Amino acid sequence: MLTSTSLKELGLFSSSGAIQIGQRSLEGMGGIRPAISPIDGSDLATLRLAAADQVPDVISEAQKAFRIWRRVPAPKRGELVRRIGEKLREKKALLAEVVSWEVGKITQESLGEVQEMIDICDYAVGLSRQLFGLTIASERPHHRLMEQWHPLGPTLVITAFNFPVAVWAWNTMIALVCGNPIIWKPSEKAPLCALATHALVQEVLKEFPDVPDGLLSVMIGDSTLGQRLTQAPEIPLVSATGSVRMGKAVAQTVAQRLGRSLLELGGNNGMIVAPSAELDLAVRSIVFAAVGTCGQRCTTLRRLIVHRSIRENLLDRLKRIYNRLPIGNPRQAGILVGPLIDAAAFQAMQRALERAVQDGGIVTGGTRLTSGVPLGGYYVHPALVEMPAQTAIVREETFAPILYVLTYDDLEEAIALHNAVPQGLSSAILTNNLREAEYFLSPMGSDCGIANVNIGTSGAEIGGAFGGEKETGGGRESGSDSWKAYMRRVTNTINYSLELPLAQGIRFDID
Ligand code: UN1
Repeated sequence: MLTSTSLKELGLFSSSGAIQIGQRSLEGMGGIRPAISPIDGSDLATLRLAAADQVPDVISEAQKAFRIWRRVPAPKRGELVRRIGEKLREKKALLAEVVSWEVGKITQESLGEVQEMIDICDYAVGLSRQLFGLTIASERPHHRLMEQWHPLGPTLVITAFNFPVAVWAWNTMIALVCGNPIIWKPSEKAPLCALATHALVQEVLKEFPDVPDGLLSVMIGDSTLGQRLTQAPEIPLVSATGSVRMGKAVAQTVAQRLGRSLLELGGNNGMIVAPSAELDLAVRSIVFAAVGTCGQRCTTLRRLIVHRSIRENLLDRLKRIYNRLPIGNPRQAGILVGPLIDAAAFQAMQRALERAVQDGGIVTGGTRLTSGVPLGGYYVHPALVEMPAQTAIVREETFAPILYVLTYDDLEEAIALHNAVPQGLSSAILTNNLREAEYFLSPMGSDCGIANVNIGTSGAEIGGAFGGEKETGGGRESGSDSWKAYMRRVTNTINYSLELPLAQGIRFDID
């Protein structure tokens, strides 16, 4: 199935089936689909996808695994995660290569993505000893009121192409210590990242013969497979990362059966650059956030709201840097901008730029590179677009390196503009003015799930809760108390008296 010799050499692909259940590999029974590298359009592999009819077997293995895994004390579950973290450290460079080949990230960013997996492993190991609930003062004498957190059950993790391994790890490492088996439905555009990750994790699982196969499984398939999985009442939690369209479909299907969904969807992230901002710092943070990952992060900076007094200066500096950005083969040292994921992404970018021009936007860049880059890939000059107003196209998320520039005169106006989009993931203000910074972080400021001061919108650490409001879906993954989404809370009242006092002082005498 693997056609690429470079990937074969990595030795990360032990088996080829589109369905992996622990150490077992099963052939898919769905359609055939090539895995294509965005670097040069080459075929990396051909896969026979999993069919929706194959879902029940995978779910029943996950259920079996759940019955065993939930009995294992959480710190022991943490030991498995600790070993996975060690394996990832050992294989960091290899897995990063698969990420670069399959989704076109520059090596630095691919390494960073695997590091994010390692970080969440470390975090989850510590968490495995901290899954605690409260003890609450009871109103009744000789009663104790407390809560416990118990494992929830098989968890479906749907991931997007742009963070093909880290987002799975955020969910999986936390879910594992919480006591849940995981079924992974990766993006159709990044199946090999999932297979390589699974193979690597299974090397660790060989050391844990008592852990059932169904603890970790992968199903590679299209949206009908995803739909079938999300419908399953045996899966109490669906954690999905991707487009708003996909998220709405998942939310509706899961809500229909009153299941839980955890959504991390689109962002349309803005940054306010105030007159007092350090311009050197502004330029560096803007460029990393706007062109990093070729504009294909959900945290990518898409809207720059600049104070009129510094606009010309900042724009000049940005244009100079945009002009000499090293764009090309992401595996080559020194390159900062790799390819878009595919032709459809390129076309969406071009359509967005045309609409921006119709709205009076002035575009710098945005065109496809035709020389000095591998043939067959979609390499673009990141675009800066000076907009007269925040028109409809600016309020949409286009998954490409387009940075719209808007101008403001006073902070209230800037914040109103900032919040006037349907998405609410990440945001930033660049200022040396304490009052402005605090105001931006206050209830009257940014309405996003992430709000930063003097750094860009992307590149969050795993220790914080990650996610956003409005169309971003409201879910929180990764750090802080996000683990609570993966567990069920049970409230216990224990009476250690021989009386039966009723709450609220109710009298109910039967003799
Ligand atoms: C995503 O694009 O879905 O904050 C996740 C960041 C990364 C994660 C992005 N740590 O940019």
